[in-house]
This record gives sequence, C-alpha cells and structure tokens, in this order.
Amino acid sequence: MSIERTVVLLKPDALQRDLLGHIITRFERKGLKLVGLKLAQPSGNVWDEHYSHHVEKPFYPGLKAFMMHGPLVAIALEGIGAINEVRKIVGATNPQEADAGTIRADFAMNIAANLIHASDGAETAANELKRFFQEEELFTYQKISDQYIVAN
Ligand code: FUP
Repeated sequence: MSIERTVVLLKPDALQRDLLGHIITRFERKGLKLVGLKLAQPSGNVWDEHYSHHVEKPFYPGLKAFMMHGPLVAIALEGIGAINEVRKIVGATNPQEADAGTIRADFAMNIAANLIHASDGAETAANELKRFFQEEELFTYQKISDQYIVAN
C-alpha cells in the first residue's frame, strides 16, 4: 500500500452544527496528515461536475442547494492507504446504515445531511485534489512518525 492523498469535504451542515473540531480530531488521532485545509463556497458548476453521477437523480437539485447553503471546509489528508482509511472512518452514505463509530453514524441522522464527503478511489481523489485546491494550498512536510513508516 502506498502513500496516498485524499479529499474530505466537511459539508455546510458540519460547520452549521459546530462539529468541525469533533470530525477533524478523528482524522488526526488516526494518524492521517493534514496537507490542506480551507473554507470554501464552490459555485453550482463545481457541484454539477463533482456530482456528475447524480445530476439526473431526483434528489440532485436538493443536494446541490445543500452544498451551496454556506461555506464548507475542504481538507486534503495524506497517509498509507489514506483513501480507504478515510472512507472507513466516514462510514456509509446513509447514516442509518453506517456502522456505529463512523462519523456519519455517530453525528448524522439522514442521507440528505450526512456531514461529510470523502474521495472514493485513486482517480476521484486526484480529480478532487485539483477541483478543490490550488497547488500552493497543498503542503509537504515531515512528521517525526514519518521516519518510522515502511511502506510495503
Ligand atoms: P458518498 O460517496 O458516500 O458521498 O455517496 P454518493 O456519491 O452516492 O452520494 C453523494 C451525496 O448524494 C450523498 F452524500 C448524499 C446525496 N444522496 C442523496 O441525497 N440521496 C441518495 O439516495 C443518494 C445520495
């Protein structure tokens, strides 16, 4: 498993509900490295691209309006197998089906306001890093624990 970068969006409901710290703590304590973090309020065309697999669905207008309700927090995380590790911590799309202990199960009640997005694969992660971050907003730095990582 190699060192990967992945994107997490703390959706407008996470900010509205003052859950940013609770959620970010879960990634920090796992040992994922924060390499990008900012507030943003992307416009409609960004969501049409980001959720292109959903644009024809009946729930899409509501989803788009929800994502544009206010600022969100865009985060880039790095670590060995980070894409899958972050998805495990986030939990299933529908909070009612998410395993207890995941962010969506622990903090959300319904699919329309499920607090968080995470890249679902290597290709989407690469696209989302470009979609939500400028190159100079992503950082490379060493942590003491990095010295002891042996990727296999
Ligand atoms: P995920 O990768 O877990 O964010 O899931 P999807 O890409 O399938 O869904 C993106 C967002 O669409 C979800 F976070 C919430 C919304 N959605 C609905 O509102 N209803 C649905 O039936 C499916 C998704």
